[in-house]
Amino acid sequence: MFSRLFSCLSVFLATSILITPTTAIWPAPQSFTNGSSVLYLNQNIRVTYNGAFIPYTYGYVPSSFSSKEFVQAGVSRTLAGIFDSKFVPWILHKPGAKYEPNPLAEGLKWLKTLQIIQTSEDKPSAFKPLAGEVDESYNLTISVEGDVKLTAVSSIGVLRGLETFSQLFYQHSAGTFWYTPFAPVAIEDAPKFPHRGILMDTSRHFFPVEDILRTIDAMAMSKLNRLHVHVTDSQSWPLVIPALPEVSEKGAHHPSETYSPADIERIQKYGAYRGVEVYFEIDMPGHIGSVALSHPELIVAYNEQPYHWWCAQPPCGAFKLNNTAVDEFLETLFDDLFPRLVPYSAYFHTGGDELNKNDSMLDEGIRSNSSEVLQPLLQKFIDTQHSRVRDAKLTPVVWEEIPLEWNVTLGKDTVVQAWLGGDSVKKLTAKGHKVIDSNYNFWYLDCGRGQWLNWANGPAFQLGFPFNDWCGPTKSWRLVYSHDPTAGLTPEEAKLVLGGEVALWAETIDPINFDTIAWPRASVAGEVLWSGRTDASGQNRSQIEAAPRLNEFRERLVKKGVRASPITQAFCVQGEP
Ligand code: CP6
Repeated sequence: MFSRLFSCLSVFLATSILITPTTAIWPAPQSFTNGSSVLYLNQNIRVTYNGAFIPYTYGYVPSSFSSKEFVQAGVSRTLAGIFDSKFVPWILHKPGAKYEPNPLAEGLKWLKTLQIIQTSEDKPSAFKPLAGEVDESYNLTISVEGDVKLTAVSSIGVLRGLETFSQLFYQHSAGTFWYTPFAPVAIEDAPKFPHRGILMDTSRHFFPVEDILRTIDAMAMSKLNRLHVHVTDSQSWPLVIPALPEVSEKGAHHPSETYSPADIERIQKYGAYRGVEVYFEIDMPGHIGSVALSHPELIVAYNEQPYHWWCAQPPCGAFKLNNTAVDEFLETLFDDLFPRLVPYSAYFHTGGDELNKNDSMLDEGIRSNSSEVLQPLLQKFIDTQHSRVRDAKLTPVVWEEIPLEWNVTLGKDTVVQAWLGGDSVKKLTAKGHKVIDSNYNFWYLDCGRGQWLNWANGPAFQLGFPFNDWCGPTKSWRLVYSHDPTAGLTPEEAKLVLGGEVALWAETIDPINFDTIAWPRASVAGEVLWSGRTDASGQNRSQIEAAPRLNEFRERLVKKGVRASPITQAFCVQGEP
């Protein structure tokens, strides 16, 4: 007994020593109290929204972008999600667990009403907000009499509260009984950071639409609200542009591995209905080599060797800077793409990472690798592209190298994504930039740490690095949890940090292993971004407390059909036999 307690300490505490289970909401709400009365839930619960009856309809899809439609679909998904009896043998069903209520002994008390009150009308931009424009807060109470009250300022806040509500419920091992053992409940909740995201890379490997939709489901469960699709890179161009059909025809890995305009709209709508904004990145002027397959005249250094001379990863390829044909190409591309993105996205990411100065040696219009020559050309390139982004009513996002390495001046609206760690968030916020943090030492989920150590002498490099086998086993959830994007910043600097994104660069990820690599570690960053790294008393949130909660949340992901990895061995989470 002692040794099991010792070796499994964190998970063991919650399941075996306490007779009632601890609540396991992920991410943790900002404030939370609960009791230990049992309430059962069935489909007779009466749901109202601002006083009007809301029917619960299995599989309901909103017929328009209205608050009522959003909430009705949210209620329907939430109840369907609770009542889903999919049997996954190793999770959630632990017959005879000590804490499971006995309805024969204790009687059945039912939840009667779910009263949803939205205190403000949604703004027109409610379903594609800039970070901070939508209030995601909510209050949730459950009385021992069985009345639920969910109050929120916005319909997205309602969705966040419904997700929390669903995480209070368990299916009884007897079968079709669902209960919460926690009444009365009182929760007040709001996110610490407005931008809580995941980067998906659809260039190194293609992900069918269904995989992206399932990712959005898992994001909504984790209260993550931004899906950043790094849709193109030098390795492939899966994005169909009807005005430039040749680009994906030649640039996709395979003709079937493309996203049509209808696919893109389906993904964006699916996200919007769940409070997840989908936004796209076309990385340029580096990381754009796949355009050479259809427009070789626009690109330098595509598949030029030795690769490391030209870029960070084969097959390289960058836009020519200061080139009218490149400009015309981008005008056609953006005129086609932006109007389709705008109904659902507030942001558009123009990339800008890892641009190698040597590329312009191969540009007959430049023939130089001097920063003094290249900087003004890059400034002009960014100015031109960003004014197109703004004209389309989108807000530009760039990688940190653009302001920090190249000293490009950016518009005040522009958001900068940091990834190189060290003091780059500090430098960016000190310059007054709004920042999304994706520190690769903590939040690149595809890679372990120290991936660059000794890299230049390693086997991948000597083989001309066609493989990224320098990128080792992945980071633990504990390491992901340890990162605070605002650590070391002044309060004024910290205010400029909109939040963060975990990245799933896809060199060694495809639909076969995406879920196990992303989940539940992306949810762990989700808790840092929603609840904050520190609790109300200013202490770092305890990993001992978090572990059993994360384990249970992971079980909910699995039940949803997300193949999330286990965080520890089953022996540690099953409690006493
Ligand atoms: N692709 C692009 C990548 C990376 C970046 N941009 C990357 C760099 C270093 C590591 C992992 C990924 N694969 N377009 C950097 C933003 Cl360790």
